[in-house]
Amino acid sequence: MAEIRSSFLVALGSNLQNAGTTPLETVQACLAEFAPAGLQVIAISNFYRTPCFPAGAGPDYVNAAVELRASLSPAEVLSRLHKIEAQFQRTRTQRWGMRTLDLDLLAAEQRILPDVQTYETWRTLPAERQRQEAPDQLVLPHPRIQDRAFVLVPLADVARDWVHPILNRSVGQMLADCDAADLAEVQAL
Ligand code: PH2
Ligand code: MG
Ligand code: MG
Repeated sequence: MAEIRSSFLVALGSNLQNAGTTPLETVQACLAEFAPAGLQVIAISNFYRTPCFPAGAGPDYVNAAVELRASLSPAEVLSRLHKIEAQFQRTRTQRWGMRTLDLDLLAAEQRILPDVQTYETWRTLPAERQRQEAPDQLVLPHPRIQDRAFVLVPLADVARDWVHPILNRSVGQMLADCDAADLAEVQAL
């Protein structure tokens, strides 16, 4: 069945310096791969340098966010994002098996997947378990959007008025609730 054309919000991240390709160049280059994958880019945020979370776990990230439109299911969009990630991992980091590009599907309009109860289980997962456990199915909205300045700051550039369907807070409101010290560490490039 054909999907209705809808809007998708995606977070972009890279923290690997490799073979002359900087994280900023990787994030910029990946933008050219969306349209060939059938994902129309509607808006691109600024690019930001952000300290790695958890602190000390690796080099700084470059983070950004985009709004996409596509006549695809969320699962199909995720699968296409994974293919773009693989293109960049294969060409730039095969030697070390490291991740150069992370594309996280944050939201598909107001959809809640797979269901409210599962979403809430992941949103309220205790911090120590978040380090060890990841859902094996697509959970939307992304359970950590509201917690992370490195997601909310770029997201506000492209979707300040998107309203979280469970928290009933806009991106702008979630940003205002963010820890000031975390926000101060997100630096526009
Ligand atoms: N992504 C992670 C882990 N930590 N830290 C920052 N600053 N930015 C990220 O995008 C990020 C992170 C896993 O996806
Ligand atoms: Mg991520
Ligand atoms: Mg990811």
